[in-house]
Amino acid sequence: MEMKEREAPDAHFTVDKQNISLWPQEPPPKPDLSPFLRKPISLRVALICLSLVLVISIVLQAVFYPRLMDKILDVTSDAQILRGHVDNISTLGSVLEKDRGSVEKAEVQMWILNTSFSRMRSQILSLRISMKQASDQISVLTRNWEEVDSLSSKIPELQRDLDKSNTLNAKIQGLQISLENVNKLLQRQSDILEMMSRGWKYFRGNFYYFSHTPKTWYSAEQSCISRDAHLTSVTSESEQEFLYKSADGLPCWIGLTKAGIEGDWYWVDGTSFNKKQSERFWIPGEPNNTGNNEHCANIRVSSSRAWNDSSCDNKFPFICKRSYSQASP
Ligand SMILES: *[C@@H]1O[C@H](CO)[C@@H](O)[C@H](O)[C@H]1NC(C)=O
Ligand SMILES: *[C@@H]1O[C@H](CO)[C@@H](O)[C@H](O)[C@H]1NC(C)=O
Ligand SMILES: *[C@@H]1O[C@H](CO)[C@@H](O)[C@H](O)[C@H]1NC(C)=O
Ligand SMILES: *[C@@H]1O[C@H](CO)[C@@H](O)[C@H](O)[C@H]1NC(C)=O
Ligand SMILES: [Ca+2]
Repeated sequence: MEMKEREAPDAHFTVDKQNISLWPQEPPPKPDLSPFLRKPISLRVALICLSLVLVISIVLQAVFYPRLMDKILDVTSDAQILRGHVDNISTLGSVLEKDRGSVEKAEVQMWILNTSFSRMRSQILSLRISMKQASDQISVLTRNWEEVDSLSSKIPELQRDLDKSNTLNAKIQGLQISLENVNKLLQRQSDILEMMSRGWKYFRGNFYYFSHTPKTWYSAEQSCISRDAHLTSVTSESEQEFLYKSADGLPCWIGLTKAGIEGDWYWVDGTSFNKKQSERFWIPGEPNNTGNNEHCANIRVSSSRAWNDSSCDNKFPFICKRSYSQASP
């Protein structure tokens, strides 16, 4: 405004100089009036503009102030929310800090789990291997079972064969027994022959030795013992007959003697003496115990009634007897 006011006199001055000729004399108020007369238009415009601006600004303020205030409030609340977030984040941070410990624990547990898992996996692997082996064995067993099946179809045939072989076996066993019997007989035969070659006679399961050397009864018994025998006993008619026939008429001591001077007769080889059954073997009138000194018996005559009692100190030939017991094969 001041610039405009200064320019105006300058311009007026130059105009004045130029127009000196045009307008020689003019009262001084005149130049004050002319700017005053031209200027009001621009001033008014400026004023109007200014007032317009003012109004507009006021209007704008009136219009935008509430919105602005709203914005500001929004910003404030946002800031608060942000602060809450920040707080929450910082608490989160501490929580996270706390959690890191538990995360490390969790890692350790994970590691433990992993190792146990690895172990489990290896166990599963070994289980799988064992399963494989088992299935192999099962297949082998199955094959074997098939073989057994095919074999079992042959069982009836085998059974027949077995039956045949069983009957054969029985026959073989029978033959074996016969063979053993034959063997026994042969053995017996050979034993008998052997004994006979040494001077023994065989009669119904016993060997008899007829000694022609006269001895007292006691010496005769000792001689028999040395031959693994005793003076003979007599228990049957047939034995009696065999003995007197074999004695060939010679008087021979037999194993019958008394227990003490007044004792009963007994057999020296342990056979029990049957007094009643033996009466038939004495010579009629014997035993008469001549001189109370006849305590030993002999076969005196060739008869079933052959026995006589004599003094034990008499010397006679004698008969030893040994029972034949075959050694088991
Ligand atoms: C902060 O956390 C609390 C509870 O954990 C929750 O109520 C609140 O809304 C959270 N604030 C923000 C801004 O997320
Ligand atoms: C688990 O253990 C195996 C070896 O045992 C390893 O290779 C693997 O990386 C481990 N995994 C983890 C998650 O630790
Ligand atoms: C015994 O018999 C014999 C002959 O038979 C006879 O010589 C003897 O006198 C008899 N002795 C007695 C005691 O009878
Ligand atoms: C019986 O024996 C005695 C004595 O040895 C004898 O004298 C007697 O003649 C015998 N008796 C008979 C019947 O031979
Ligand atoms: Ca007599």
